[in-house]
Amino acid sequence: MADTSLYERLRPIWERDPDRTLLEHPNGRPRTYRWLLERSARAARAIQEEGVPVGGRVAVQADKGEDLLAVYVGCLRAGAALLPLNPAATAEEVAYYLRDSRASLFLCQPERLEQMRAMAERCGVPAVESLAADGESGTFQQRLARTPADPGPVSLRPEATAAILYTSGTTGRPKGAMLTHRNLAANADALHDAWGWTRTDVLVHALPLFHIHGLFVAAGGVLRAGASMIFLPRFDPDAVIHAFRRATIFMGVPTMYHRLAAHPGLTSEACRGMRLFISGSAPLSVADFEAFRARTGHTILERYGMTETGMNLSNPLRGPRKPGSVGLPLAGVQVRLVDPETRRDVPPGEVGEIWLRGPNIFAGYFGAPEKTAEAFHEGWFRTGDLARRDGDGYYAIVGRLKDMVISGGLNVYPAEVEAVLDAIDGVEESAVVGVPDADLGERVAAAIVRCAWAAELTEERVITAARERLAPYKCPRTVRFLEALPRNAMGKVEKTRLREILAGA
Ligand code: MCA
Ligand code: AMP
Repeated sequence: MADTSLYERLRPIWERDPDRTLLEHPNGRPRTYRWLLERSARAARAIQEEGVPVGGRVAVQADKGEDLLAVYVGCLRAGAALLPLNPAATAEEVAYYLRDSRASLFLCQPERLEQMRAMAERCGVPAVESLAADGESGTFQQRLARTPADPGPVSLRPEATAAILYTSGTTGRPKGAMLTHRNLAANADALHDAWGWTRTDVLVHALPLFHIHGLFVAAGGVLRAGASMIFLPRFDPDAVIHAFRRATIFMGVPTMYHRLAAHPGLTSEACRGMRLFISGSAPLSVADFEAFRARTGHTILERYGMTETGMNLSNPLRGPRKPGSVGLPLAGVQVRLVDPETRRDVPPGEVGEIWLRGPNIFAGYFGAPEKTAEAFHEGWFRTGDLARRDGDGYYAIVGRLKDMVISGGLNVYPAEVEAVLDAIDGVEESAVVGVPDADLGERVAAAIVRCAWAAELTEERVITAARERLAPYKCPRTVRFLEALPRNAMGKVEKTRLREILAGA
C-alpha cells in the first residue's frame, strides 16, 4: 500500500475529472469534485486556525449535509481525527464523548450552539462552532467563506488516526475506536474491487453520516471511485424509490429493505437502471430478501462489518448471493472461527466466534490500552459474533456472544440502558433485552422490578425518564413490570428467558 495519507491517495482520482458530479441534492445545487477539493482545503485551514493540532480531534454533531463531507476530508488533510456523533445523542452522552476524546474543536447543530458552548467549556473543549445542513448558515461555514483554500503541507503516515467512532461496550462506557488512514484505504480498496465500482456509478445515499456504513462504506465508496451520489437528508421510501430511476447502487440497513419491500412504488421498472443493492449492519431476514427479489428481480448482496473493522465479509458480485449468509472474506481479511472457551478453531460446519486479522482492523480504543488488549488475542480481533461456515466457504452469522441489541441498524447495549433505568426513582432493578420486531429487526424491551413503595411508577414515567439521558433509539419501546427478574442458580439474569417473557408483551 502506498505510504501516504488517505487524502493523497484519493486526490488524483478526484483531480482526473474535477467537473464530475460528486453529489446531487433532491432540491439544491449539485456539487462537483472541484467543490470538494476547494471546500475541504478551506475546512482543513479553518480546522488548523481553530487550534486543532496534527493528531488532534474534531467532534461533529451535525444534521446530514454536504459540509459534513467537506469537514471529513478537511480533517484528513489537516491530519486531525474526525469524531462523528449522532445528532440524537443527548447532552450527557455528548459530554462523555468530548471529555473522553479530549477534542480540540466541536462542531454542533446551530440551534444547540449556546447550550453546547457552555457544556463544551465544562468538558475542556477550547473551540465550538456550528455546522448547518444548509451548507452556509453555521458559524463554521461563515468562517469557511473567508478562509483561504490553502491548508499548507501536512505530512502524514498511513498509521495516523483518520477517525474515532464511539461504540458502546457490554460493560462500562463507550469506547472510541481509532481508525487509521491505512484502515480506511485498505477497506475502500477491497470494497471497490469486490463490488465493481466505476466512475459512472450513482449511489442513492439515504444513510446517516455518523457511522461506518453511511460515511466510509457508502460515501467512502463513491469517493474512492470518483463516482456520484444522490444525497438524501434522511431515509424516506418515496424519495429513495424516486432516486432509483437515476441511480445504479443502493446501500441500506435491513429495516430500510423491509420498508421498501412493503412500498407499492417498488417495482422492477422503478429499479431498471440499478445494478446493485447492498444490505448490512444487522441480519437481513430471508423473508425480506425474498420479498425484495419478488418485487424487483434484484438479489440483495448482504455483507458483514463492524465499527472496529470496517467490512470483513461479503456475498459476491458475481456468483451466488445466499440468503441468510454474509458471504466470503474480502481481499486481505483473514477470518477464523474459534471456540471462545478453548481458543481453538472449531471443526468445519460448527459454530465459533469470528476472529479477524487484516489491514482493516482498527488501531485500538482511544486512551484505553487495557480495553484494546482485551479485544485482541495474539493479534486476532475478537468480534463477539458467532458464525458457521458452509462447504462453499460462505459464513452465516448465527448469534452473538456480546449482550447487544440491533434496532433498525443501530446498536444498543443493554448495560448502558440498565444503568439509566436503575437510576430512576422507584426502580429496584432492571434488565434490558432485544425482542423480535418485523420492522426494526429487534426492539429494545425492559423488565423492571419496582421498589416496594413505588407501585405508582408507570411505563410512561420510565420512558420519559430514560429519554432525558439516552438517545431515543436506545430507550425501551416496551416496559413490563415484574415481581422479580428471572435468574439462574448463580443469580445471573436469564436473558433468554426474559426475551421469551417480553416477546409477548
Ligand atoms: C429512529 N427511531 C428509532 C430508530 N431510528 N427507534 C429505534 N431504532 C431505530 N433504529 C425512532 C426515532 O427516535 C423516532 O421516535 C421515530 O423512530 C421516528 O424517527 P425517524 O428519524 O423518522 O426514524 P426513521 O427515519 O424511521 O429511522 C429508521 C431508520 C434509521 C431509517 C432505520 O434508524 C436509520 O437510518 N438507521 C440506520 C443506522 C445506521 O446507519 N447503522 C449503521 C451502523 P420518536 O419520535 O419517539 O423520538 S452499524 C455500522 O456502521 C457497521 C459497521 C455495519 O456493519 O454497517
Ligand atoms: P457496530 O459496531 O455498530 O458497527 O456493529 C457491528 C455489529 O453489527 C457486528 O458485530 C454484528 O453483530 C452486526 N452486524 C453487522 N452486519 C451484520 C450482518 N450483515 N448480519 C448480522 N449482523 C451484522
